[in-house]
Amino acid sequence: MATELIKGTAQDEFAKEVCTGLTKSPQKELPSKYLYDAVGSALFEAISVLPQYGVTRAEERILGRYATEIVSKLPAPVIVAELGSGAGKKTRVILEGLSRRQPISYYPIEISSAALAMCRRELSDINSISIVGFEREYLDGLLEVAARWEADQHLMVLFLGSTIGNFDGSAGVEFLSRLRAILREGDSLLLGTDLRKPVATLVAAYDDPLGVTAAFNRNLLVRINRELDADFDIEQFEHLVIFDDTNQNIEMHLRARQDQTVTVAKAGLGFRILRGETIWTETSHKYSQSELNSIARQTGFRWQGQWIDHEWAFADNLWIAC
Ligand code: AVI
Repeated sequence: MATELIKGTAQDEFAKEVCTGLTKSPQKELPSKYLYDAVGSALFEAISVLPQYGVTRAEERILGRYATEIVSKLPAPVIVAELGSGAGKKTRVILEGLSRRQPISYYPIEISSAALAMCRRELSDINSISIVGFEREYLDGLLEVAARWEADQHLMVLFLGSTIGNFDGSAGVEFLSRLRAILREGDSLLLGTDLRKPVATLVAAYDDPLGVTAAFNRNLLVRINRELDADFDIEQFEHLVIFDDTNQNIEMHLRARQDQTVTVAKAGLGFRILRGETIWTETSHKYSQSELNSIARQTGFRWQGQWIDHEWAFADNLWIAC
């Protein structure tokens, strides 16, 4: 086993995006990717075992049951890049399946160094695996993987957990098109997608009674206070979940409990937020089957297989670049 980490720094970018998001009108927003500092990543791990949040368990069931079948559909030799690997728990079964056929090169790509470190710890015992982690934005990391891959190797990209649903509106389609442009014909994408389900189920999943998701959401302000020298009064913001029926999105917001002024020193920003006003922190889209077919077509992929969990409507989709 060999592991290596390619690091990146992103503090200036963070300050810039916070400034842009918090000065947006009429809706203030913050990019959801910043939810995942060390505390946020640990809280997300806790969310994934909550009884109300079925996404992670559903995908674990799918991969546990069908990893061998999924792997059998891939050409050899194959190298694996994973976007947003998290702690890499779900990936283990796929990598183990592949490592039975060949020594395996695995490239996790994460902007969270904490998650990357967890992933490397979790997977480094797999037989003849080489892990090179990239602390990068997804597509920047993928370009670096592409620069290392050899003519006879196929690339399999894992984008699990329905993280694609966290891209707003058409941004998900645009992202997949850009991803496709990095791939070569015949390369594959295993895409995890949470499917439509009753609103009450979704609201309970994103507003759990223990308040873990609320802590995950509010931690974003704690992070901005610490890293960008801001003075958010955390107690003055409450977790709010909204279901947007038209777009089939569950949204997380932070709602101000009173009028207040906030300063974010390292972003050179001071702003007012009024009682009841919200900062939109995350969108989580829920997919229909016809929508998935259409996205595959629009973004340059053809359908190769799909595995569904019926306990919690969730699909892992294997698409081939064409
Ligand atoms: C990572 N992502 C797919 C999660 C989701 O379900 O959209 C993030 C999350 N937010 C609140 N709970 C979980």
